[in-house]
Amino acid sequence: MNPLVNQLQKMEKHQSIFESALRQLPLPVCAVFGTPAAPQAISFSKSSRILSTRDSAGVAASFPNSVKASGNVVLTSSGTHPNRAQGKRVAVLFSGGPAAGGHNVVCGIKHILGKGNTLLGVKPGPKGLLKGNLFEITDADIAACMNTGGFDFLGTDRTKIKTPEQFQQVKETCIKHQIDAIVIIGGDDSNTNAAVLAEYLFKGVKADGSGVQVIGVPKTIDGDLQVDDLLPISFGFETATKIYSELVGNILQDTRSSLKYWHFVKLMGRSASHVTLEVALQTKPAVTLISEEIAEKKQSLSSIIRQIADTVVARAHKGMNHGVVLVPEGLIEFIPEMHALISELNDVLAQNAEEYAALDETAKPLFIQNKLSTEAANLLASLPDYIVKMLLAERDSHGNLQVSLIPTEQLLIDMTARCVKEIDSRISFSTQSHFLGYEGRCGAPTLFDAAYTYNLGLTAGSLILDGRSGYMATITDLAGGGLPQAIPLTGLLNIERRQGKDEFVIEKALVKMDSPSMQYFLSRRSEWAADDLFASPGPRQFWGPSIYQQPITVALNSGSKSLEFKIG
Ligand code: FBP
Repeated sequence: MNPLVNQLQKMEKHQSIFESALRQLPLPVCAVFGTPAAPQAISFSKSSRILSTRDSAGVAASFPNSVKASGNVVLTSSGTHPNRAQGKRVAVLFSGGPAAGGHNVVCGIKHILGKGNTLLGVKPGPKGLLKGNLFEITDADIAACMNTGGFDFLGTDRTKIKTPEQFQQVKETCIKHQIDAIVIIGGDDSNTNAAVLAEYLFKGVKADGSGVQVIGVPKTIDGDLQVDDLLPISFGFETATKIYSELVGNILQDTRSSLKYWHFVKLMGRSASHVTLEVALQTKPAVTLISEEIAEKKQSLSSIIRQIADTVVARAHKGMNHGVVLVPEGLIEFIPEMHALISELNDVLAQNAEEYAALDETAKPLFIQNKLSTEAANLLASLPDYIVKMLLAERDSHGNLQVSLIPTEQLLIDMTARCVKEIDSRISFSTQSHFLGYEGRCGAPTLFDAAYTYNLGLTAGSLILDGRSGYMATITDLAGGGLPQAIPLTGLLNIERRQGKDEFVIEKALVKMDSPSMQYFLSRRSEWAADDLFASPGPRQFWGPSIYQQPITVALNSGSKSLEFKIG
């Protein structure tokens, strides 16, 4: 065989030159775990920090076992474990959208459990737990998935465990596979799932009356699972935003080269605008919309359009018929009139689910319109069909509107074009639209995400060996060496309306207007609008001088003096 053909075939199944080298990339560990070559399990003790939310009393009543055990007190690592457990059977699963670094969480858990315990993979996600689809993870599996992107080792799904039958199914899986602990790697909704399961499985699962431990690990590219300095960022955010920033940097370079297009780039991030803010800070485009600012200023859709059009016109008058507009994926839900419409739609769709599902597609908009208030019905009728269709589409199993399917960027382009024409009909406004979402979720993790997730895995595994349940693993002080800690999940729960019902959920952390990162953005954006001051951060690097970077928003918000992160 031609040696080149031979080499190419050997590179199939994740054996590219890049992937093979990346598996060998050494990862630092927090000092408390000892050496990277042989990390040691750690024990935890209560810190002085107690969490409380608006609905703490209701949470204590609904989650009595978890609250009684944790007192909602944050745990902090207290050195190498003197007497780590043996013989545990631990199940691990991914939940929700993929995010770079998930495989390293699994690797960290496996390494800390060591030979004396068993790690089982659940395929795919919570659905796999219901079906009892588990297999034993081997050392060879771990070596193969170390530092690789995606969740393909186990797969993932968005099943919400909520009915009594589903809880019973989980219990049966635990009994059948003799599971002692479950690790759920997921975002806000998945960690809510973890809190609910921890309470349900707290006791009475095994023959001796004991329970099954449940630990959460904070994942989501959206960056909306944050708990001030206790959880500066969820994993996957850094890799996704670096990938988007490279692409936006390239587009900006094209705008100034071809001198004729406005590019509208919608960026993933279901609700909060953390991703968009980070990409703006990395690349400095002419216009960046931040949903939280729009909600706070109660900006209407027409005033947002006017704001974009004014920048287009001002730049055109200076001879710049080009630019980039960054649009957060979740924008539509933050525009006050759209927010009111979507809330009404959520309730109406939930209340009339059966009748609605039986209708012909063409009859659906009118059926819903007739059930809305006059204001909401008029607004729905004024929107283009491509938006109405997606507003009426099925919610995900957690009741979320599927914003990634709504072409907001196209709506903004169509409306801005009309507005620019009204202001100055001589201006040429040629556009391109993009949606950067799925291409950022599964790239190989940056060193920040690879190290962060491996240490989260070591922490989650240690919590299990320390007998804890109902906590989310976290690493604090990411620029000062890294400190493993554990956040009581019940300390994060609040009541929210979902699919027409009040439920306990972990709230999404939104961009705060007074945060240092937002303030820095506000101080620079008019300069970026007036001239081409963009920068291209380039592709993410895995070797060399620029690898020790943390996200700009995280560095600013945590008061770092530089962009550098330091674990170990
Ligand atoms: P998670 O919150 O589960 O991490 O998912 C985030 C996300 O990537 C959002 O940014 C996006 O809106 C959504 O997933 C898309 O979901 P799906 O993969 O189901 O299309």
